Amino acid sequence: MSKIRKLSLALVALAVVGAACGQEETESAAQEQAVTIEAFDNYYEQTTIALEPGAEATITLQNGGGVVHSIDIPDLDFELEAPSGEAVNSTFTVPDEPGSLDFFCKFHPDEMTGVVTIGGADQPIEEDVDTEGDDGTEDVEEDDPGGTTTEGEIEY
Ligand SMILES: [Cu+2]
Repeated sequence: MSKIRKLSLALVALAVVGAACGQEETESAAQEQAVTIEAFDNYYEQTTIALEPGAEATITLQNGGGVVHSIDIPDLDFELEAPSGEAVNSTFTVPDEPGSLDFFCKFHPDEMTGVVTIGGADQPIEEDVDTEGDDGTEDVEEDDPGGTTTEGEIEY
């Protein structure tokens, strides 16, 4: 009697495991990630994209600037291009290997750069390299085509 009982319990357990496995198949095992980068003229508001290895990552480029900007990650064959005032996104699978890669705006590759980290969540990247941001580039407003603003001395 006890043997039969054990057997039936085992069968029930098998059935439960089978059902659970079937359910999991519908959900992808890959982790989903969403990252938004804001771009202005001409800088990124966020200069680090931290990704998890193997994740399904959606990167959104939100362009708050007046001209077109992009996010290019050549090592991942990734490119996003957002016209002024628009947001575009793209989803891709992050490589399994940890590492760090460069990203940049193809229209302003000297000014707009950042770093993609894969699996680097345990090593936060310090962003104290901000000394270059104070060289006055942000203080200059839009160009004045009429040339009426002659108060300040503008050296080129
Ligand atoms: Cu740009």
